[in-house]
Amino acid sequence: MTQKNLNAPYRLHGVNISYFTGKLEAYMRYKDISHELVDGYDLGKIFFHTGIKKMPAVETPQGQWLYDTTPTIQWFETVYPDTPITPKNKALAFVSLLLEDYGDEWLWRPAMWWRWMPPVSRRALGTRIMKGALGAPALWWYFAQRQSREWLWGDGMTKDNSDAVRDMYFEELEFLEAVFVNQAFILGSHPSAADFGYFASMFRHFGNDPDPAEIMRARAPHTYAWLARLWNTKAQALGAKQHWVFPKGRHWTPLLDRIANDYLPYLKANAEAFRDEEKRFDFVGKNHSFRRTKTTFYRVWCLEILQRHYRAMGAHDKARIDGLFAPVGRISKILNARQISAGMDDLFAMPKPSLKGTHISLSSPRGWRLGAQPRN
Ligand SMILES: N[C@@H](CCC(=O)N[C@@H](CS)C(=O)NCC(=O)O)C(=O)O
Repeated sequence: MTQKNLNAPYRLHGVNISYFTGKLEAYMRYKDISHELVDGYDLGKIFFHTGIKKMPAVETPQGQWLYDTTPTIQWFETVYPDTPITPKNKALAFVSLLLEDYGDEWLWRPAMWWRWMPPVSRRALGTRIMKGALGAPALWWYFAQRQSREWLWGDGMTKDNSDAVRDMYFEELEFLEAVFVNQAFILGSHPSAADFGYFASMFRHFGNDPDPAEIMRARAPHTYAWLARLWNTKAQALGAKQHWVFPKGRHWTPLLDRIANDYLPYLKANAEAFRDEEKRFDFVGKNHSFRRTKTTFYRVWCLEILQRHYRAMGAHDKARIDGLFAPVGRISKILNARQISAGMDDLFAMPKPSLKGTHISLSSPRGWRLGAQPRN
């Protein structure tokens, strides 16, 4: 019988151009958690073990599995609790969680725009991915088409709002530049969950893909420096004394406005569409609107988690959060609204034993290796 080496590093299954793989890698590097990147486009392998066709996934030395970066990082925080990435103060903890979620989900669409719309980036990344996935770089155009159909033209983007999706990138650069003039990380002296949420799009897409990377270097050098800083900072070197700063200053206003009047209303409309079994819905926000955008199960769960955290705060912390958003709107209305359950708590309770393919139905053995699960 072979004995597993329990001190072996974690195996991080993902690829080095992936949004969410970059987020998790940055976190594991920061916490100095021993790991090796198993670089590969094999979503079939991840699916075989976890039932989820998304990267990244983590395999523990004990042979258990974790997927989805948010609960994965939260589990690591319980195993490696020193220098936490969630501030102890509950109001600040809520801000960090909200920004992580916003970074993860809201910035996906402009990240897709900047990777798949400009001809040079489209060709470069399509070539890289098709070479890695199928050894067929010449088929770059096929994947580029699939991505722009799945995430842009087929998901709420039209000729009328394509420029607005493009400009979502500039909106974030403006915010981040102003933050990093004054401090090293989004909420102060140390990286918080907010930094890792933003890192997903900023590092592996905007800071990497030819067109947006050049823009970042030219227009947002503080943000460019923050990418390298986060990639190269160890929690231990920063030290245990964390100085968190509650959001303050005019540069926060446009971001708070987008969260209060676009992102949270979008999550609410998505949850209602899920409840009503609508596959698509028209979203009209204050700054951004998406026609016939797809209903996403996962984001029903995102709203549920945010609502739970908001409700669990004491009156004083809630008042601080409401006060922060007061100049732009009342987020309490959405966060206190009747919850619509995605029924996903068990799915995201981690770690889990490998499924060893037992969930793969014999009637549909084909197709489970290739092609992703765009909506989970
Ligand atoms: N919520 C998940 C999202 C993971 C995800 O969407 N991963 C992307 C790569 S960055 C993926 O595997 N996409 C496959 C596809 O849909 O084509 C997380 O935080 O890990």
